Amino acid sequence: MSDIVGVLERELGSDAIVGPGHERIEDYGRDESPLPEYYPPACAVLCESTAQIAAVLRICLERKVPVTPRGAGSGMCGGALAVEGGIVLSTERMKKIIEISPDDLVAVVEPGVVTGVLQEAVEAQGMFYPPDPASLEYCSIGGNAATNAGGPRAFKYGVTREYILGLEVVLMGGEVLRCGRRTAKGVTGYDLVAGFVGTEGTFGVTSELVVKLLPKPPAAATLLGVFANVALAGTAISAILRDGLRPRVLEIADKMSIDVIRAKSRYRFPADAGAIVLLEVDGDPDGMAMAMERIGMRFDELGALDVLAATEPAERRAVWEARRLISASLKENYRVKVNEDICVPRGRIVEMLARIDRVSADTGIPCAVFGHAGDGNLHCNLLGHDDPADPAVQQRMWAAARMVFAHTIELGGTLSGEHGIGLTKRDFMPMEQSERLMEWQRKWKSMWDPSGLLNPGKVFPARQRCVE
Ligand code: 2HG
Ligand code: ZN
Repeated sequence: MSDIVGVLERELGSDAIVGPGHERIEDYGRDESPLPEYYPPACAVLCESTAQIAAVLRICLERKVPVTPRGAGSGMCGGALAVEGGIVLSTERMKKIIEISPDDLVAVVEPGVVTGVLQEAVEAQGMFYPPDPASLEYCSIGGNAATNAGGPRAFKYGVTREYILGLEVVLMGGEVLRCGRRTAKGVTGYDLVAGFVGTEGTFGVTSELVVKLLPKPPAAATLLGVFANVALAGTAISAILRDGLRPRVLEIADKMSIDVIRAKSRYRFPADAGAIVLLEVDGDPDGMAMAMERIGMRFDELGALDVLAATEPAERRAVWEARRLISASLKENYRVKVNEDICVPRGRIVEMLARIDRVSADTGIPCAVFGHAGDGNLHCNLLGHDDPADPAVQQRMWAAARMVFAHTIELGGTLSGEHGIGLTKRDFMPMEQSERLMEWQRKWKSMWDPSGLLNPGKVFPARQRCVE
């Protein structure tokens, strides 16, 4: 492994390599996950083409060097960290929007295209790319596909997988595989695209994507209901779901989440806000107005302290900017932030909110809850002011996370709704999946990567250890 940096430098040119001693090398040892450790790779290789990705994967297989693919590094579970050493392969330079086709309603893009940039480009032509992770201003579409990212609009429009029609993937060793289609329908052969999406870069490295577009909805509006506490907000969400209403977004944020964004938000949150329900409706203006009225009435019946209807783009933007700031602001305000993105069946949202509250009370660990409650996907952030590098602190936080996971599973839920498993949650996998089920998935991985060198140490527990 010792000469791998030199070999890659000779193959791709020194401009493509962030090597030891480079001022940016530390960046490639971290992502947005709550890990105190840092995983410096031997080097990061910034590929610019499919051919370069193939060359790197060929060289690394020949020399038995682990490769960790990386998009924008916005992942929250350590999926892009070189936990077993070796190199990081970054697609951040592959930012071309190759084609936008209004006739076929597709776009063809390189993996490094920033999600928000793609959205703006297609919207300028009257189309719509719905998946909207909160990090859309800096996350990239390749990373979104790797984690099958969600976002607020998943409530109505679904997650990233539903928008990836075709993929070009480079396998460990350098073979380039093109799978999927650009047609609206297609059932020819097995659905390898669905199989690759969400595998967290453990099957192959995505080098090109064909994404599905929709016509841009003619109008959208934002509705905010302010409640005295999170239990009432959860009840409001359940009521809206039972009413059969389908806004495009149905989010919750509790008091702790609101408090960290209050000061920097251009939107002024009411002083007595104990929790908010944030909604968006879209479609034709008449239908939208009716839906907003019904939701507003529901909010009133449930004792909302305030209801705000925002139709002006500037006002809506202010509310959304504030919402997207929650995660980063919690990180700024607390030294320890262990964020879980559990997901429970929709009928169990109120119960799960109550159980999170109980975990917080029993452990004495403050917990901010926000996120995509309409999907049952709650971001449960365990917070603290202690030293994150202290192993006792980590143990305490992860023991509380384990309690949250246990409640989630008991209610029929799942460990991750949208962030993935990566490194941080791999040891909890046996809480949800049987040994046998994980074994089948490991076999599937080894079909694409028999060497086991591509993004090793992710998704499944290291065989010798398991969190008790
Ligand atoms: C969001 O919805 C992100 O804002 C981040 O998924 C969630 O920090 C978090 O827990
Ligand atoms: Zn989220």
